[in-house]
Amino acid sequence: MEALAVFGGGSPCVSSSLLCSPTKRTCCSSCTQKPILSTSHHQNLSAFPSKSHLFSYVPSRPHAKTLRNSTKPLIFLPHLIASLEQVDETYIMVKPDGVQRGLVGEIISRFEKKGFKLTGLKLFQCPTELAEEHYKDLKEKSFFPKLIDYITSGPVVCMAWEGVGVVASARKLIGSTNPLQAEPGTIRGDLSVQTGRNVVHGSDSPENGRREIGLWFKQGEICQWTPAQAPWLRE
Ligand code: IDP
Ligand code: MG
Repeated sequence: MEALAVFGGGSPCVSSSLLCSPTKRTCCSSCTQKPILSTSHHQNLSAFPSKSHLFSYVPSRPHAKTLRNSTKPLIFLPHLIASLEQVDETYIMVKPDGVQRGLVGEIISRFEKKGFKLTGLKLFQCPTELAEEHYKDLKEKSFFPKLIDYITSGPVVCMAWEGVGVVASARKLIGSTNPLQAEPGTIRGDLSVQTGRNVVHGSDSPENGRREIGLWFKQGEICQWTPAQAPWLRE
């Protein structure tokens, strides 16, 4: 079959994006490749019928004689092109003020509604060492001690989200660091008033997305799954 040949011949490792996660930690134990088309054996394919509309031809016009007898599966090229796009991961965190103010559901729902895929989620009391490691680039800033106190002052909600362009898009959904400069419609623009209490964190690059997810989540806490709505989000 043409489509399977593209995936290397075995059972394709299919997430919503048809890709493995970029790290070992986020995929199966036997799957170590980078997030380009790869093979795996454990993915649940139930959301994709065996005669997937992505890769097989199902006659929608049975009267079309020229096509009716065709049994050869065809690749629908746009799907294949979409599947080659880079899937990124980002670390999003509801900070202690967001948790205390009852904004967890609101913040999660912004990313859910957008259409990104949640792969990790937990309520967590952050130890000082982890906060310092997470914000190590800001160590020299005068506000660093207060920032560490803030992040460790109560539980945070840790999230891993996945999708094409998720890092930059999440930053847009979050808004500027200073909530007074954040656009209305963004999380910080709508829900906060001060930089020192800006309710949410989002990774600033795909590299940091991977780094931060690795920092905040243990092996086994990231879940790969195929959202049923995937075909309704991406053509
Ligand atoms: P970001 O969260 O928008 O990426 P960064 O510059 O990376 O912004 O700063 C990390 C966090 O440090 C901010 O979200 C905010 O909580 C805190 N922070 C940044 N600048 C200040 C400041 O001038 N005063 C107090 N806290 C600050
Ligand atoms: Mg930052």
